[in-house]
Amino acid sequence: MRASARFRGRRRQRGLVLSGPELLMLKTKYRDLEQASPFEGTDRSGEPVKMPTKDETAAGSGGELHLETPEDFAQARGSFADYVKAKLGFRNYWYPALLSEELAGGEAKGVRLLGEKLLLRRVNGTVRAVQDQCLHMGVRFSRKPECYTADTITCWYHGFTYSLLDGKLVAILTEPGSKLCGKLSLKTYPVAEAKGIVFVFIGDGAPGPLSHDVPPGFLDDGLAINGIRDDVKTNWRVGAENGFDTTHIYIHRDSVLIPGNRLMLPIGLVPSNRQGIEVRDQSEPKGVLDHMAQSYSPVFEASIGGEKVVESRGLKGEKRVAATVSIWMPGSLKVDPWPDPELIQFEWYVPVDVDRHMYWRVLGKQAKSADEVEAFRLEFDSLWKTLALRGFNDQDIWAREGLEEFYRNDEAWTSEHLFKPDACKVAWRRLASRINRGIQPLK
Ligand code: BPY
Ligand code: FE2
Repeated sequence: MRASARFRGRRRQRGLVLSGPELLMLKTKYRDLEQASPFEGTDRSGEPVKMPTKDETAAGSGGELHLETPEDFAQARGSFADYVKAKLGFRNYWYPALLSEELAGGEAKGVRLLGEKLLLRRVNGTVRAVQDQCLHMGVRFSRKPECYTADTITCWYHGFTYSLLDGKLVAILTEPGSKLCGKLSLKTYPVAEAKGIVFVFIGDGAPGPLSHDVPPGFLDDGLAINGIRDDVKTNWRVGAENGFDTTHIYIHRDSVLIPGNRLMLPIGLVPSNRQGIEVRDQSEPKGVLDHMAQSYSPVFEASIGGEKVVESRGLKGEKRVAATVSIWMPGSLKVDPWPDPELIQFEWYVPVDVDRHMYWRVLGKQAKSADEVEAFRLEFDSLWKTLALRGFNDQDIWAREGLEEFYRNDEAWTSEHLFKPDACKVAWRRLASRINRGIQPLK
């Protein structure tokens, strides 16, 4: 079956419909916005952007690597062995766990991260996290959380009661005065809250700053954030690689977002010089940047035997987006700007278990006042959530589900056949293998 037919089917299934007011809002908002040639002109910071020449296109790619022939890729394979082992992700990093609004009341919620079971609850305004497993017989508190006081969790089975502040067993409701009290402790996890997201540190010892483990700019003053999270049934690496994959935009060619927001989006991008991929490994956060606007040649149409079969729907003269796509340890993406020149998209692919990840889709926009923050929230709820996050990125979920069967096996990394635009993925795998703070062990 043709991919486009599948996408149409999926959209119908998810009920994606742009209503009149939403379309009207789009039209009025961007009526006056015109840009010259997409891949030429200036970017947001005023830097000139040039189309690569034919000569540059022929030059090759890969940052410090030369990746073009099957032999090049076979050689690169040896440099990302740790990444192949990191089925459950990397340890000693901060990960997003829940939206702050999900812990607004007094509820205690169970979350699974990197194969670990956590229980989160807000205590006097501060979110606390402990192991979600009673030390008595191992059941999960979150199966039926019982919180009789502000800072305790009681097991539904025999009433073992623990402090949410330090994890200590403080009482056993069914054996008053038990000698076990004060002698057993649940594991506790460091928690940080920023931009409406609750982050948890999965690791050993004291955590570093949150700013080291999120994409650059995410914590910027004045950047308002709105987002959603969804459970996806694939390994986290399949999510990360699909997002960072330069040429996967082929799957988005029929997305409602392209005509809906008048975006310029080619069907492919071929590296045109070796400066396109920038590896940041000297400071935190560590990651790889793909300078799409500067160092890639866009492909707008494709032919088979001289007959045109596919054409980009977003053509020249429309809004230029995705100038830079970057991926950051321990597994987040930044697309700047996206899905509009005023917005930045951030994503996280958080390992839940070996075959599941939590997919975070988050948009950031500068907002100078409470009114602007509220206006962005309305714009997010009425427009971007449907048109961009679902209308574009649900296609990514569908693609990942298609990748999972193959990449479930460790042999996948030795039997895949990469091509030139995959150099960005190899750079990411190499960096993650070389500089990670630890691999989460498999149980
Ligand atoms: C945008 C992109 C993406 C993602 C989220 C948003 C994207 C990447 C390259 C070119 C165009 C869009 O996961 O991959
Ligand atoms: Fe995508």
